[in-house]
Amino acid sequence: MAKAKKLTKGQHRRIKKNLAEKLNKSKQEVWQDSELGDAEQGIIISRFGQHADVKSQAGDIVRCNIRRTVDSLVCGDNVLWRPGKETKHSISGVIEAVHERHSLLSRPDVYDGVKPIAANIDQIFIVSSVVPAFNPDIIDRYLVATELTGIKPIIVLNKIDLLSADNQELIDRHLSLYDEIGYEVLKISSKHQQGLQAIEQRLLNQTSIFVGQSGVGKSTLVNKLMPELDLVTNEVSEMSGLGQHTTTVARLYDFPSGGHLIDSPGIREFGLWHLTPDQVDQGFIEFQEYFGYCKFRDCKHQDDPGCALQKAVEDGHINPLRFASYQRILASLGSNTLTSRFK
Ligand SMILES: Nc1nc2c(ncn2[C@@H]2O[C@H](COP(=O)(O)OP(=O)(O)OP(=O)(O)O)[C@@H](O)[C@H]2O)c(=O)[nH]1
Ligand SMILES: [Mg+2]
Ligand SMILES: [Zn+2]
Repeated sequence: MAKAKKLTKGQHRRIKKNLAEKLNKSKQEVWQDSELGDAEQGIIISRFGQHADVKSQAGDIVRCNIRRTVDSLVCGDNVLWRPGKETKHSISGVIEAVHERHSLLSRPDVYDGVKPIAANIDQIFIVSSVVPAFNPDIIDRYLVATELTGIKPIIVLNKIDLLSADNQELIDRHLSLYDEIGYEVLKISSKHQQGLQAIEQRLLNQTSIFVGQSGVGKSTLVNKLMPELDLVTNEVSEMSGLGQHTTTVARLYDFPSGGHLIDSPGIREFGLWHLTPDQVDQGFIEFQEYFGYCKFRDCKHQDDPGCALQKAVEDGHINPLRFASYQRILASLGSNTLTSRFK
C-alpha cells in the first residue's frame, strides 16, 4: 500500500490560512441584529440550498440567508424575514421563522429521505401528455399523495394535438376511468392554446402547482398563461422519448388575476416507498367501500380467497387497470432497500 505523503510545513501553513479565511468569511455573513431592519411577512418564491428568494409585501424579490433554527423551508412557505441594511455577498436579508403550513407536498428522494416540494398548496395539476408516453402509474402515485395531504388534484392531458390512432384509445380509457371515479380531467394543447381557459378559471385565487414527468409541457403551459415570464423549455429527446429536466427548481409566480402558480421540476418516477400499505389504501378512493370486507383480516388483496377487492374487480365495480396499479404500488413498498431510512 502507498504510504500517505507527509505535508510540508509550507502546505500546512497554506491549509491553515485557507481555513481561517473561510471561517472569517462565514463569520462575516452572520448578520448582527443592528444590521437588520424590522421583521416583515413574506412568501418563499424559491429555495436554493442555504438561500431562498422571498417576495416582500412591497412585491420585491429579496435573496435571503436562512436562520439555522429554520429546519424546513420550501417554495410557498409564508415566512417572517428581516431585510439587511446593506447587501452582503448578494444576500439582502435573513429568514427568521416559518408560519405553520396548511398543506405540504413531499416525495421521497434517494439521497435526502422524504423531501418537501412545496407548501400551502390548494390544488395540484397532475400534468401528463401524449409525448413523453402517457404514464398512468405516475398519475396514480400523485393521486395517492394528494389524497393523503388533502390537496385537490386535477388531471391534465397536454399535447392533445399529438393524439393519434395508435395512442388515443389507451389514453381515453384511462382518462374516462379517472372521470368515473370523480376526478376532474382537462384535455389541452398548450401549443395550440386549446383548453387553456378552463385552466385559467381554476387557477384564480388559488395556490396551484404543476407537477408531472419531465417534458410533458408544464413550463410551456405556464408561458402560455403568463407570456411575460418566458420560462426556459426544451424539446423532448428524440433518442429516449423523455424530457430533459429543463426546470431545476420549484418556483412560485403570481397569477395576474389573483392566486399563485408554482412550476416544478419534472420527475422520472414518483416513489411512494415511505408510505405504509394502509396509507396506499387511502389513496385509492373508489376502493374504500370494499376495505374491511375481505374474508381474512390480513388479506393482501392478491390471490387471497374471499378478497372483497378482487370480487369488486370481477363484478366490474373496481377497474382492473386501477387495481393493477394499486398492486404495483404495494409491491414497490417492500422492494426498496432505503425504506428503513424513512421510518
Ligand atoms: N406538440 C406539442 N408540444 C408541446 C405542447 N406543450 C409543450 N410542448 C413541447 O414539449 C416540450 C417540453 O416542454 P416543457 O414545457 O419544457 O416541459 P416541462 O414539463 O416543463 O419539462 P421539465 O421542466 O423538464 O419538467 C417542448 O418542446 C414544448 O414545446 C403541446 O401542447 N403540443
Ligand atoms: Mg419545465
Ligand atoms: Zn382482500
